[in-house]
Amino acid sequence: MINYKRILEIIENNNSFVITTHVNPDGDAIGSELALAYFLQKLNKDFKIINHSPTPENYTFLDEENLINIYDNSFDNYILNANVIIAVDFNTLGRTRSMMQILNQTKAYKIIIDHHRNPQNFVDEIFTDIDSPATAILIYELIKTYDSNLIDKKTADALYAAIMTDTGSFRFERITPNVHLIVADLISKGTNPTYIYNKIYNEMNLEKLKLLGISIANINLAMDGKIAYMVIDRNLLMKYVPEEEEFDVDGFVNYCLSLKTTIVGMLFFEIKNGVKVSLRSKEKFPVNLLAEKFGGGGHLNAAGIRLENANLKDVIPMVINQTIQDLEKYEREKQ
Ligand SMILES: [Mn+2]
Repeated sequence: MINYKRILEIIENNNSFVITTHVNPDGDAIGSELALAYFLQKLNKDFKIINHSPTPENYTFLDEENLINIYDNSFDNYILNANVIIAVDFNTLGRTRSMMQILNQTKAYKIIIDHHRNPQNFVDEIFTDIDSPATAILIYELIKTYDSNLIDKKTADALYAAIMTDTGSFRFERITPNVHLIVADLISKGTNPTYIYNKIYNEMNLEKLKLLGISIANINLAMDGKIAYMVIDRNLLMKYVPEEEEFDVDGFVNYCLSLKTTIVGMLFFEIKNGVKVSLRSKEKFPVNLLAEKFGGGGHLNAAGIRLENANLKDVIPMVINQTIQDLEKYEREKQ
C-alpha cells in the first residue's frame, strides 16, 4: 500500500520539481507525467517535465500546453537547483539515458512513483505498487487523496490514456473492479473513450500499417507454436520508415499472442547499434524474469530487453533457447 500522504507531504513542503520518465516513453509514462504536472500547476508549484526522448506523435495531443521538454544542457541549472525529482513509470537510472549524469549530480530529493518490479536504489524514497496495472492509477490515487475535485478533464484525459494503453485497452492481467471504477470516474470528468482511443491507435500512417502487415506475414514459430516471434531488421524498417531512428513498433508484438497456441510472443527489433526485444506472455509465464537474464526487465506479462553492440543473428537464437528452457520449466511446474 502506497503512503500517498507521504508523497503529498513531499510535494507540499517543496517548491520546485522535475518530473521525468524513461527512454521511449509509452502512454503511461506521458499520461502520468502530465497528470502529475497538472496537479502541481494547481498547487502553484514550479515544475518542469524533462525527458530524454521526444513524445511519440500519437501522445502529443495530451500535451496541449507543451509542458514536456526534451533534455539538453540548458536544463542542467534547473535540475541542479530543483527541490525534488519525481521519476515516474520507471525504476532504474539507466532508463533516463542522457539525463543519468545530471540526475546523479543534483542534490534534489528524489522519489520514484512506479509499478515495475525490482526498483534500483538511486532515489531517496520509492513509492511502488507492482500490482497496479499502470503508474497512472497511483497518480490518480495521489490526486484523489489530496482533493478529487482537482481531477479536471485534461487530467482525466491524461490518466485515461495512460491506463488504457498500459492495460492493452483494459484486457491485461491486473485489471480489477477498482480499475474500472477509476476509469468510470475519469469518464464522468469528461473524458471521451472513443476520442482517446482513436487519437492513440487509429492515426497510424500507411507505412507503419504496411510494416505491421509484413511483420505479421513473416511471423516465426518455435516450440510447436508456443513461442511466436517477429523480426524487424534495419533493411525492412528503412524500406517503410526511412526517416525514423528508433521507430515505435512496440504494439506489434501483441499480435504474436493472437495465435491460439502462443504463450510467449516476441519482437526482435534491430536498432542502430543493437537489438531491442519486446516480450509478451499469456497465463502466468513471467517474461520479466526472462528479460532479467539479459539485463532487461518489466512486468509478468510484458517486458523488454535492450542489447547494445549485439546483432540479430546472435540475439535471436540466444533468447529463443532461453525461452524454451524457461517455458519447459514453467510447464513442468504447472502440472
Ligand atoms: Mn507503466
